[in-house]
Amino acid sequence: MDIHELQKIVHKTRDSRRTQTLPKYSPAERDTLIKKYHPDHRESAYRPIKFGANAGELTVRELAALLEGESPVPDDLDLTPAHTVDVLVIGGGGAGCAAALHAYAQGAKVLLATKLRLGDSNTVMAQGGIQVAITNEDSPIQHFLDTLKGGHMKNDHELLKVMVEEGPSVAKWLLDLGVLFDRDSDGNLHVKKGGGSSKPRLLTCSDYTGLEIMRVLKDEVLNQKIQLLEFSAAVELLSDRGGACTGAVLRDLDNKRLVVVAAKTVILATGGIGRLHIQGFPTSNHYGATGDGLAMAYRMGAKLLQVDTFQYHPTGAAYPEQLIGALVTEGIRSEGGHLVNARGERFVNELDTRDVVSSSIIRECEEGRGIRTMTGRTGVWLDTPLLDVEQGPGTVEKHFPAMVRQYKRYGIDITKDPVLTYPTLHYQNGGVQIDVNGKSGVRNLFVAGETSGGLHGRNRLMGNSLLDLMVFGRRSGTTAAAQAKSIPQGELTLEHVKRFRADARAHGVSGGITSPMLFPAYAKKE
Ligand code: MEZ
Repeated sequence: MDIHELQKIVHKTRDSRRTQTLPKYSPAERDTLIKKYHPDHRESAYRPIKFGANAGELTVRELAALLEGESPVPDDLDLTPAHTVDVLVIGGGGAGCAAALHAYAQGAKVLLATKLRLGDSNTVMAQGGIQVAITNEDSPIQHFLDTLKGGHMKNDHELLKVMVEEGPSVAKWLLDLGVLFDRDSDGNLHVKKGGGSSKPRLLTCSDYTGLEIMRVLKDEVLNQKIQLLEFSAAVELLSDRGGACTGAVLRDLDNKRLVVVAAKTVILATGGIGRLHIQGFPTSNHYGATGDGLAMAYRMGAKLLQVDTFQYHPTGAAYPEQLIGALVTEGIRSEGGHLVNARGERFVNELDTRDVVSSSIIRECEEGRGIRTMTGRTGVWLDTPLLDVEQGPGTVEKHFPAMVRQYKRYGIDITKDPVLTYPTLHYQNGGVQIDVNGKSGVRNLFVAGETSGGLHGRNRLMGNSLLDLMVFGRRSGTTAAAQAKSIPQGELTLEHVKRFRADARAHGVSGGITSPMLFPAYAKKE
């Protein structure tokens, strides 16, 4: 049936849905739902990692292959450095920019290398806001408890405490730099409520919060004497003979040459792994999200945490084909948008945690209550016009201008018609183990943002990622700069790569992929 015909049920059932009772799950029922439908629990998608710091642990096959992958750098590479700095930051998204700015503010000589252009990252694609406990009704403790509950109590308490406590000062820093957060008519900062949160605490810039934050951070980086190398992808770290990190090898994507950077400390902020399309999922992630930092840190011997858990954002676009996997912000559900199945029914509290909402959508689709597109995809409706019906005409356009524009390109008016959605691979819950200052287990190697793990437990709450980037970007930048002051530049070797290769051979691993992959498998290579 034509998609417009299928949409009619959403308009027809709008009134009756207002009084519909939603399922209320006990903790045990939530657990059962997640185990049955959440992609994290599909056993066949997982296998043990064969060697290295996480040997024997289960992860998805795509990540296992990446971690066990072959370094693209030959053992005999000439390691004469083209650049020598105090702090090398790898990654030009929110965490990388925050780290570079704070390291620079400490007086360090900083080089920021990024695979694409400065700002090309998941940060610019973050739509719905940054969580900060700033209202009188709220507190960092409440923020801590919500996040812990959302993360199934598996969050690192120390990291989490630091993040929630430093939220307000991060918000102030961003405001001082010029980020234009939304305000009420009286000029006070406006806060919204996200899924799994007991209080409204999201600071927003319409539905382009990450883009606005990056606009300001990018300007700030460009305005400082921070050396910037764009289209320079890190492909290997360097180590001294004692295993401490001493720099990195970059590939200049323009001329394919390898460029050696000597650094007293290195901060990895390369983001997540959406573009590995684990389990065949589409992704909301940007083109460069191929887990480069995880692969490089793993070869150095860094321990990874929670490598078996990923976030599938409930509402990725499921129609039209050109938008498959693109994010449809949780902000729409925060403002009351209903999720609706083919029968015109709501089937979940739309503001439950993402793992519960995604599992419920997958259940509806697997049990025949999804909507099937002409290309054979299934999804459920997100009733976007409801916001105009409930809050007055123009609400969707005013609060979600980026989303309206995104769909308009394909002839879809989301102020008039609902959008079809299905979970999309959004975030890696785990990552490199760090301490509260972003220090990994490898000396002089720091990690910030999505590349790090432990903070979010087994399910991240909306808006906690932007806060994570800013808090741990700041902490890693400040600490890496301070540490660089007190140590000499270490020797540049590839000893750890040689060890890793020997380990791979000893475990019978050969002929795998080259990692980092830098771009998704379907990318045009030349
Ligand atoms: O933190 C996120 O993942 C986020 C804000 C996403 C969204 O739905 O807008």
